[in-house]
This record gives sequence, structure tokens and C-alpha cells, in this order.
Amino acid sequence: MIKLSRRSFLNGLAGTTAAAALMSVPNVPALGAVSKVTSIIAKPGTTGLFGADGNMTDVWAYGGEVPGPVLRVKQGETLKVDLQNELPQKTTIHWHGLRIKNEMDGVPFLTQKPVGIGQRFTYDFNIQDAGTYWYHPHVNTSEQVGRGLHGALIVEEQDPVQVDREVVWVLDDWRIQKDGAIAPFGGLHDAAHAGRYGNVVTINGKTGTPFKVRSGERIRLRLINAANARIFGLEFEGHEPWRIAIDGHPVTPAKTGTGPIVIAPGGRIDLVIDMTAKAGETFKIRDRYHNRFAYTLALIAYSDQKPIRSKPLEAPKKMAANPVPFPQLGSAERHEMIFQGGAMGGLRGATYKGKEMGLRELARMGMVWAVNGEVIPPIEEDDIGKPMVSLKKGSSHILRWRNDTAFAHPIHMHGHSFHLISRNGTKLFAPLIMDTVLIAPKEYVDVAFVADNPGDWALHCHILEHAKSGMMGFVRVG
Ligand SMILES: [Cu+2]
Repeated sequence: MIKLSRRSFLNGLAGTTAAAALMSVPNVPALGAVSKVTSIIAKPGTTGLFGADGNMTDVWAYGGEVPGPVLRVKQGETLKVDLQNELPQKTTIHWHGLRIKNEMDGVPFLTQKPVGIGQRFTYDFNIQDAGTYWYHPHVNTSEQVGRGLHGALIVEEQDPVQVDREVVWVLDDWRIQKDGAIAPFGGLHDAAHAGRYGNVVTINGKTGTPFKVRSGERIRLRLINAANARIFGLEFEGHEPWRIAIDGHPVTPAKTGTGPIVIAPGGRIDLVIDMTAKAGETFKIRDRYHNRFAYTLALIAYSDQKPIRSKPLEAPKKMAANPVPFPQLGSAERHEMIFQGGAMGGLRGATYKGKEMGLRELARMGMVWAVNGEVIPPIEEDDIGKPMVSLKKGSSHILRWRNDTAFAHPIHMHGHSFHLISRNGTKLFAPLIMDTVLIAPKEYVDVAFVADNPGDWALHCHILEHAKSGMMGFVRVG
């Protein structure tokens, strides 16, 4: 038997189409090669957000635990998840940020029937992009996510950044009553303002857990904002983190500098942090997105162990890009979506289901936001409504998202990752690949993408109370 070295194997194939295909996409593994199979039960549970001694909180959670299990797959693998619904209401799972086939996207009526009480549904899809993602329901989303249904989904790179260890933080924000119970959901005030801000912020479902580190170690910290509405702006006292990925997609590693690291609901940021301080020291991690309400999220606590290395490491290397196509900007079709309404937004009225209505009348129906002068009706079983735009499969598009309201909105698009190419007309030096972009009041952004994934794809604000009250529509690709 003759053993072929890799080189002679490739040489042997030279000139064939197989070799050409193999050579042209060196970073993309064979699709569908391996499956990871798991099952998840969505069910009520009880958790101690404040540690063992504090009040207990009844939650809805994957496996009864907050957050749900960390799902880990390798880039190119197929993930199969058997969802069993033991909640007191219908549900689905949406795989936030993953570009998967439409029927697995988990949006009720748009991509699948909701999974009934006591029913099962098997999600089964191939994963082409590496990075930090997450999963959560898309039915009664404000309440289901707000009660604890969410978990991290980590897609490992073929060639990850080299670190000593990796840490996943699911950030969440809860509105908790004195008795430890979750406060009731709903109400127009949250919907018309900044969304459901809470009074208890957790990391992986707990408050007050120190971030234990050892001097000299290099840590990859994967941050996921699973809060309904809270925008985080993190500051790591005494440390200089590198930002290495945004919404799962690698960026050229750069120190985050003096400003806070901003993560809006739905968003993810991967950091590499060198633990450069001395054994036994402690530092604060603060959230100062809302400067007047800044607070300490956690403490970095150095162990007494001697440093893991004596010399600082070199800058982390940029990881390989995911295979997201870049659109043809010159010939791209342009579309504008102007987000309007909410408190202090100056919107007097809008069209709802073909009828001109005043804002007060709309508010009585729970609708307070509009896009281009129209309130988007909720997507319902018997009427999914009209797409915001219809895009020909394979064509290039630039969407201008203009925030004409008094609040910031993280706008999220399903089924595609887009390239953020400019803010307020100023081109980004290097476009960022994202699936959720935070748009400040009165700001506009241009995002560009190739409409290559056929189907109806939700497009909405990830402040879940905004999505519920008019900031959710869909785009049609086909
Ligand atoms: Cu919003």
C-alpha cells in the first residue's frame, strides 16, 4: 500500500475540478460532514440569582437552568437539537446570528408553526460560520427570554486564537420583586421608552460571582447580551482587552481603548484579555453605558498563584474570516427604512392595516413604533402581512436604517450577516460583519449584503418590547 503525503495527494489531483474546488476555499471545512445531536427541554425551573442564601426565583429555562446549556459545535458541522416544550405556552428556538436554512430559523408563522405545549420539534441545520452565537425563543419573546430562556451557542474555529482558557458570559438583566419573583410583563411604558430594564444584572444567571484569574494568563472572554433591553458598556479597570470578534465575526485585534465596550441586546463581542496584574490584586468590571447609573458588574480577583508566564504575549492574531459574501456596492439596490415613534419621538400618527391613525389610538392597541410611516402589524398565523422589501436571490443591497426616535435601537436581521459600511454617512475604514447593529437616536447607518438565503426573514429591533409593539417586520428573499 502506498501512503500519500498531503502534497503528493494534492499534486495527484492537480488539474481536476476537485482540486480546484479544494484549493479555492481553504478555510471552509467540508459541509455536513459531522453531526452534533442533542436535546433541550424548555421548562419551568427555580434558580438562585443571588446565590444559595438569597430569595429563589421561578424561571422558564432550557433544561430548567439559567442560562441554558452551552452548545458547542465545530465550524462546518451539522447541529440537531430536539426541542421538547414543557412550558405553559407555545415556543420556538431561534439561532441568533447563524445563517441557516429558513425553515430552521424559529420565527413563528414566518418559518414554522410554534411548538405547542407538550410538543417536540427537531432543529437540524448546517453551520458555516464560526464564532459566538446564542439561542432563544421567538414566541412571546419579551416574556420567554425575560423569564430565562436563552443559552450560548459556540462555533469553534478551525484555527482559533491561542489563549490559556476560554470563558463564556451570558449577560442578563432581570426585573425582580422584593419576594424574588420576576415582575409581571407587558405595559406600554416599557414598550414606548427604552424597553424592559431590570434591577438585577447577572453573569451566567448569578450575581456577585468574582471573575477568578491567575496572573499572566491570557483569556478569551465571549460576551453575549441576552437582556431584553439593557445596553451594556463595560470597562475593565486596570486591563486593556483586545476586541477580536463582533457578532461572531473576526476583526483585526485592537485594544478597546478608554471608552466602554458597548454590547446591545442580541449582540456579542469576543475579547482577549491579558491578566497583567499581580497575584492577589482585585479590579472592578463596571457597566457605565448609562454614566449616571454606572455600577460594578463583577470583580476581577487574582489568585495568589505565581504568574503563569514571565514575559507578556504578542498581540493576538486575526482569525480567518467567515465565508460571508461581500456585495457589489456599485450596483447594489438601495432601500431606506426610517424607524419612528415611541415616547418623545414626535410621531403624530401612522398607517396601520391600511388606516390612518393617531398615535394615541395606536397605543391603545399596543403599537407605538412605525417604519416609513407605517405600523407593521404583528406576524400572525392567518396573516403574516407584507414584506418590508422583496429582494431577488443573489442580488446586492444597501439598507439605510435611520433612527428618527428618541431611543437607541439594536436592529437585527435574520438569515444574513450584513456589512456595516457607514455611520451617519461616514464610511467605516473596514466594514464590520454583524447581525445586530445599535443605532443611536437621530443616527443612520448603511448596511450592505448579498440576499443569498431564500425565504422570509425577520428584521426587528432586539429590544424585545420594541419588537412587540411595532418594530418587527420581515424581508423576503427569493
Ligand atoms: Cu428598539
